[in-house]
Amino acid sequence: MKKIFFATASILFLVACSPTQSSNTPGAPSPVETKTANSPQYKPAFEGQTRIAGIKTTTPYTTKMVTDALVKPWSMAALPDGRFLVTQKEGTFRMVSPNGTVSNNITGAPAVDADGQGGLLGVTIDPDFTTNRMIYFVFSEPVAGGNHAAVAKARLREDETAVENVMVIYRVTPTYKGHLHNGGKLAFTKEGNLFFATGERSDKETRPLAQDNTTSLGKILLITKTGQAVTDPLMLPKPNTRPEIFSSGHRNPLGIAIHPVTGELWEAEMGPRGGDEINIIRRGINYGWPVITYGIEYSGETIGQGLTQKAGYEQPVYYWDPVISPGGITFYTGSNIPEWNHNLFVASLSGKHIIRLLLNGNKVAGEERLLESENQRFRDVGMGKDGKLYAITDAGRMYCLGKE
Ligand SMILES: [Ca+2]
Repeated sequence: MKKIFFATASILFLVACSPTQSSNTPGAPSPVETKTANSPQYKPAFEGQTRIAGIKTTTPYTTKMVTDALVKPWSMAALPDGRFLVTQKEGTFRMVSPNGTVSNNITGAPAVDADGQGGLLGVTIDPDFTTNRMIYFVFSEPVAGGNHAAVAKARLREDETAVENVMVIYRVTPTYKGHLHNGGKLAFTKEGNLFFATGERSDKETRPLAQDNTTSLGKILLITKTGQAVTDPLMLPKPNTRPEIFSSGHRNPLGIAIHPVTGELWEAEMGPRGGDEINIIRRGINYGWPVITYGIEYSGETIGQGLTQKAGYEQPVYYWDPVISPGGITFYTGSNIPEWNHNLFVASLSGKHIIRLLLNGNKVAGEERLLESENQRFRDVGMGKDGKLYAITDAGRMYCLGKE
């Protein structure tokens, strides 16, 4: 392991109030974001929805680079023994130990279409992994007419050189010839079902399908371990709605995590230019894309009617403008740095840092940027069994943040 730097507790955080930047409570510290918004004409729906007060970790901790030997890592799952199973976009897995030991490529995944944003994507392990060695993962399945995101389950062989007994349990519909916005993350509920976040494939012709519940594009889905819809017996089936749809109106969700106290699903999704979002995901709710958004087209044009709010469409808990491009998210649940307890961490791709969000109930109360000096596109972030925080980057690195 290579030690990168050491933050000392003696660096106390105290920021002078800046009237030009403090868009929140008067006297509160300035937001960490100081750049001009992509869409300054849009105003938040409530105080604290964007550019919240900046905060700073006061606990001393070290940052270590665990490895730089990964090749386009995409997501990571902590194993009960403390190691991480990591997907590599081109179609293989690796096993990484916190001491820096990295396995050879683990084969056996189905063929993937790894062009653009496709490939071998999210991975999670079975709640009974210790006894059944089952893993669940998302991949871009190449088929006639293009590709689609699919969920498969497989068994990790004892010798850890391959996965076996691969079975595809869910395929996103429709298939599309494109290479953007697959979403692709999985998270187990405490009941043992799977949330699956899907993207809307980006293009003008597929984008409206985030609002079309006969398709599974741009949705959060809830399925069993065999891919069946998990419905609420107390809710009547909605017409023209696939039963596995839990929520709709998503653009490209790359981060989902279950809140350790409330049990609710939190989500981060890539917005257009100026509209990256954090949402709390609830059954039957429409999260707005592309009807409402705080972003604009990359061309500078407004999206749709240029609305940020509309009845029937849920507001994000928090948004970033300019964009930071959120990847994976995780709630901190370790004892290593008690100051971080139940904070939400967000991997930032274009922002090239890890975001720490201090929460107050269901609101964001503070924001910090970590590891900015590393200049890495952070793809995913997760908890280690040792109570430390881990993150992977597009350049093939894994970092560990924690106290010795
Ligand atoms: Ca939204």
